[in-house]
Amino acid sequence: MNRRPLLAWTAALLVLALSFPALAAAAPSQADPEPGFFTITGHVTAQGRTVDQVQTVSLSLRLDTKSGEVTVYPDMQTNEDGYFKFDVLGFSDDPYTWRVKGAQTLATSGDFKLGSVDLIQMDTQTTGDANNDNVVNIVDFNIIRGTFGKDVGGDGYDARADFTGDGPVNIRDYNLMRGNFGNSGVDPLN
Ligand SMILES: [Ca+2]
Ligand SMILES: [Ca+2]
Repeated sequence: MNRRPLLAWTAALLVLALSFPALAAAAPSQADPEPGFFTITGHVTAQGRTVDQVQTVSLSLRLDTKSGEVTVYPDMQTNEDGYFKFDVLGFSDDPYTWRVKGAQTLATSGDFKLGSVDLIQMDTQTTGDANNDNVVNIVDFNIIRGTFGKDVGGDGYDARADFTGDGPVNIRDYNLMRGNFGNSGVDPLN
């Protein structure tokens, strides 16, 4: 048997493999995961808004991946039952951290894995943060004091202190702020 042609072919294949290492690397042992859109429903309970004061609130939602990619949804409107939907482009099982903050409420946060949940309960949004700095303190007290007893359209009316969402600023709004006085929300994500 003549071994020369066999040796020549082996040498040629070796040269080919060394010349195109990417070809060998491009043959994965299993298929790479495909990215996709995942639609998730969030749910919050807005404190102080019951029965006639529906749960419709505006929220800022932020998502962080473990690798530091940030997605912000600045103006999510909940429906009257406190539900809202958002889309995430990513890979199944990717871990995320979420954080929500309403203009008058203290922030909450938590974790989830993409594709493993359709509904995320984002907890009760406790209220009283009139100036939207994520703490209920003397600044908020002074805002409600400046507009106490006033109604929509009135001189000096400040809607930031209407924590019940019904228009007038009165004892019900004050009591909500008072009940959370000294509290702060979850820190911004880094
Ligand atoms: Ca505040
Ligand atoms: Ca009110």
